[in-house]
Amino acid sequence: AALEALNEAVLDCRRCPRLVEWREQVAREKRAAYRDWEYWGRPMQGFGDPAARVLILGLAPAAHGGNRTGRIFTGDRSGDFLFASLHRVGLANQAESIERGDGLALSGAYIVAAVRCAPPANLPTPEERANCSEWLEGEVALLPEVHVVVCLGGFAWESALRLRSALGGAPVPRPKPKFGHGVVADGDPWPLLGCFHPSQQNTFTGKLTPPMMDAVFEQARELAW
Ligand code: DU
Ligand code: SF4
Repeated sequence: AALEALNEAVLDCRRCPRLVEWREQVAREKRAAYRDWEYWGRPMQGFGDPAARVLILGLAPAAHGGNRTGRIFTGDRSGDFLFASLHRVGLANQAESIERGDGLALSGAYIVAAVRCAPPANLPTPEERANCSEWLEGEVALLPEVHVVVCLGGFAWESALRLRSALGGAPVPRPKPKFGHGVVADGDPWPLLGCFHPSQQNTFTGKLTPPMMDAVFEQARELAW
């Protein structure tokens, strides 16, 4: 119930003027292929199993993906790649994530974004990350079974280091653990596990392949159970 309340409250957040303007502008103007859609145009809520042992941390919603459909990683190619992998490794009940209400459910996993509003060029500022970290800390504090945080890309990794410091009480280690695919950064209250972000930039070029992403989630399962 506390998780639902937090995810209800986040919908009213307007703390980052630049992102509020962008998320709403995109929602008004739309992309031609989606002109019949009523875009979400609001902050993204966390999605998944409240008893999750694997937390998946993304960057921010895509302008015509989550910002259109209202569900994280839903309705874009990154999400297609991510959920296909989660389904193969047994963390999702179906391989596709089309829109809210499509029956998708996660089991043992929960997904949240470091920044909850769609940013121009998929690039939030450090200030916007700091603003949104309060939502992130509040939400993860309500997920008591988390045992590992899979960070999709370097931005999420940086957010997770700060998140862990905020929740675990220890300062961010110096030198900072370096992000990499399959890299584990141990620490309390849970280890971080790096995974290249499933953006087209990585998946179209072969920098991230389906077996590579599956391997990270298998590794996450081993760390989490
Ligand atoms: O109303 P709902 O968001 O579909 O959630 C119903 C119920 O299912 C709630 O207890 C969370 C859980 N759940 C889940 O385990 N995995 C999901 O991906 C979505 C919801
Ligand atoms: Fe609020 Fe986060 Fe959106 Fe900023 S990015 S307006 S803090 S929900």
